[in-house]
Amino acid sequence: MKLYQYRTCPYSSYVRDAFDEMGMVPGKDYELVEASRGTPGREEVVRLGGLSQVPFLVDGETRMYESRDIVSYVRNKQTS
Ligand SMILES: N[C@@H](CCC(=O)N[C@@H](CS)C(=O)NCC(=O)O)C(=O)O
Repeated sequence: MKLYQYRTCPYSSYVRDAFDEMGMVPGKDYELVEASRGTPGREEVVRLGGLSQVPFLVDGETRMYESRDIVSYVRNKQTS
Protein backbone atom coordinates (compact mmCIF):
# COMPACT_ATOMS: atom_id res chain seq x y z
CA MET A 1 0.00 0.00 0.00
CA LYS A 2 1.40 3.40 -1.02
CA LEU A 3 0.34 6.78 0.32
CA TYR A 4 1.30 9.70 -1.92
CA GLN A 5 1.44 12.86 0.15
CA TYR A 6 3.54 15.73 1.36
CA ARG A 7 4.38 16.94 4.83
CA THR A 8 2.67 20.34 4.91
CA CYS A 9 -0.59 19.22 3.29
CA PRO A 10 -3.22 19.11 6.08
CA TYR A 11 -5.25 16.39 4.36
CA SER A 12 -2.11 14.27 4.09
CA SER A 13 -1.38 14.89 7.79
CA TYR A 14 -4.89 13.77 8.66
CA VAL A 15 -4.32 10.45 6.88
CA ARG A 16 -0.83 9.94 8.32
CA ASP A 17 -2.12 10.67 11.84
CA ALA A 18 -5.02 8.23 11.39
CA PHE A 19 -2.62 5.55 10.16
CA ASP A 20 -0.41 6.21 13.21
CA GLU A 21 -3.42 5.81 15.48
CA MET A 22 -4.18 2.48 13.80
CA GLY A 23 -0.65 1.39 14.70
CA MET A 24 0.52 1.43 11.11
CA VAL A 25 4.20 2.09 10.64
CA PRO A 26 5.47 3.85 7.51
CA GLY A 27 8.17 1.83 5.75
CA LYS A 28 6.75 -1.34 7.30
CA ASP A 29 2.95 -1.39 6.93
CA TYR A 30 2.78 1.09 4.08
CA GLU A 31 5.03 3.18 1.89
CA LEU A 32 5.05 6.97 2.12
CA VAL A 33 5.71 8.61 -1.25
CA GLU A 34 6.70 12.27 -1.45
CA ALA A 35 4.27 13.88 -3.87
CA SER A 36 4.53 17.63 -3.55
CA ARG A 37 4.15 19.52 -6.83
CA GLY A 38 6.94 18.95 -9.35
CA THR A 39 8.12 15.65 -7.86
CA PRO A 40 8.22 12.25 -9.60
CA GLY A 41 5.71 11.12 -6.97
CA ARG A 42 3.20 13.72 -8.16
CA GLU A 43 3.72 12.61 -11.78
CA GLU A 44 2.89 9.09 -10.66
CA VAL A 45 -0.29 10.33 -8.92
CA VAL A 46 -1.48 11.93 -12.15
CA ARG A 47 -0.52 8.90 -14.23
CA LEU A 48 -2.26 6.41 -11.92
CA GLY A 49 -5.29 8.42 -10.84
CA GLY A 50 -5.81 11.15 -13.42
CA LEU A 51 -5.88 14.05 -10.94
CA SER A 52 -3.08 16.17 -9.52
CA GLN A 53 -4.23 15.89 -5.90
CA VAL A 54 -2.96 14.38 -2.66
CA PRO A 55 -3.37 12.41 -0.49
CA PHE A 56 -3.68 9.54 -2.94
CA LEU A 57 -3.69 5.88 -1.96
CA VAL A 58 -2.76 2.90 -4.10
CA ASP A 59 -3.50 -0.57 -2.76
CA GLY A 60 -3.22 -3.15 -5.52
CA GLU A 61 -5.87 -2.23 -8.05
CA THR A 62 -7.54 0.21 -5.64
CA ARG A 63 -6.73 3.87 -6.27
CA MET A 64 -8.25 6.53 -4.10
CA TYR A 65 -8.27 10.29 -3.55
CA GLU A 66 -10.06 12.00 -0.63
CA SER A 67 -8.54 11.79 2.84
CA ARG A 68 -11.73 10.64 4.58
CA ASP A 69 -12.34 7.90 2.02
CA ILE A 70 -8.76 6.70 2.41
CA VAL A 71 -9.04 6.49 6.20
CA SER A 72 -12.42 4.70 6.01
CA TYR A 73 -11.09 2.26 3.44
CA VAL A 74 -8.05 1.33 5.53
CA ARG A 75 -10.09 1.12 8.78
CA ASN A 76 -12.56 -1.26 7.11
CA LYS A 77 -9.73 -3.29 5.68
CA GLN A 78 -8.10 -3.64 9.10
CA THR A 79 -11.28 -4.76 10.84
CA SER A 80 -12.45 -7.18 8.13
N1 LIG B 1 -10.93 16.84 -0.35
C1 LIG B 1 -9.55 16.45 -0.49
C2 LIG B 1 -8.69 17.69 -0.50
C3 LIG B 1 -7.25 17.37 -0.87
C4 LIG B 1 -6.48 18.64 -1.21
O1 LIG B 1 -7.04 19.74 -1.29
N2 LIG B 1 -5.18 18.47 -1.38
C5 LIG B 1 -4.35 19.56 -1.80
C6 LIG B 1 -3.05 19.60 -1.01
S1 LIG B 1 -3.31 19.76 0.74
C7 LIG B 1 -3.96 19.39 -3.23
O2 LIG B 1 -3.71 18.28 -3.68
N3 LIG B 1 -3.87 20.51 -3.95
C8 LIG B 1 -3.40 20.49 -5.29
C9 LIG B 1 -1.91 20.54 -5.33
O3 LIG B 1 -1.22 20.44 -4.30
O4 LIG B 1 -1.41 20.63 -6.45
C10 LIG B 1 -9.17 15.48 0.63
O5 LIG B 1 -9.84 15.49 1.68
O6 LIG B 1 -8.23 14.68 0.46
